Amino acid sequence: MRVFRRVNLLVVCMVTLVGIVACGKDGKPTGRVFFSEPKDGAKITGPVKVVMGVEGIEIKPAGEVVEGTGHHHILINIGFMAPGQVIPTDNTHRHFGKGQTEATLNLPPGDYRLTLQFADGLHRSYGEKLSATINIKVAAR
Ligand SMILES: [Cu+2]
Repeated sequence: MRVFRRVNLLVVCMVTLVGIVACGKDGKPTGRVFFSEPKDGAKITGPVKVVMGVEGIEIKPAGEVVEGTGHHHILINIGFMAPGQVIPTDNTHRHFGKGQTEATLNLPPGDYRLTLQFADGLHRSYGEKLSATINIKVAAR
């Protein structure tokens, strides 16, 4: 009987702990991220200059996981990533792990859906809540 109670208590503690780690204090990440540049629907000739903004959350270089902080990523034609998913590094998943807030993207002419995705120090996505998506057109010179 006693053993069962102990096991139950342990399970309850573990579930609570996992809940706190995964969700933060109120269960959701706070703040927002946005593109200052370019504007949604913009038509651009040449390299695409991107300016990435945050509000209510802090930018911190990758490496260490600190609550309420993270760094920007731009996902090209992918959309946001589910919370906790590790963002891969390739041509369509760009990391700004030094804490950059500006970037230049060399994109061939075409239509693009750019998603700004905030993620923690280990590149784990904060999900849709801390993402922003715009559509742009890169025109031929
Ligand atoms: Cu990253």
